[in-house]
Amino acid sequence: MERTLIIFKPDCLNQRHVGNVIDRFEQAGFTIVGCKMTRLAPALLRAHYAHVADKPFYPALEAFMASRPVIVMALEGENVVQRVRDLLGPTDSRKAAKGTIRGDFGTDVTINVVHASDSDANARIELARFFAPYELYEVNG
Ligand code: 3AN
Repeated sequence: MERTLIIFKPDCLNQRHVGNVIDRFEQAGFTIVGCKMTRLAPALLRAHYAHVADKPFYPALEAFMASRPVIVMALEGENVVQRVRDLLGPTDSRKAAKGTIRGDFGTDVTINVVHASDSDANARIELARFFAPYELYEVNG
């Protein structure tokens, strides 16, 4: 069993697609083991996006991600990291196939509905960044 960190980005909440996206995750058989609403502070975003923090697009990305409270979620399932990335489609929503979450609900490379961890190692780091241990549950069934 594996876990991954999901962020429902501001566009997902603004356009009221949260239910649609959760439905995709539930239909795939994943289990929600943590969930909360939170406003993402600049320091947290800088840590989360450290790999792109020196890119010219970073200030716009940080402003977008801090523009409203978001929902962060921990999902559990077999091979959940890769399978969620497959459900999302590529980072650029304009290149994402219809039937994927970004292809159906996304706008572009920044406004792309959902963040999901890209490896098991990063999922562990990101889950620890966004959730205290007591906010993550052992769920049976
Ligand atoms: P992903 O979140 O799909 O793993 P990364 O890690 O390559 O994508 O990029 C982190 C975030 O930076 C993306 N989710 C996207 O919001 C933003 N981003 C990446 N590349 C660009 C770009 N060329 N222009 C604007 N924003 C970008």
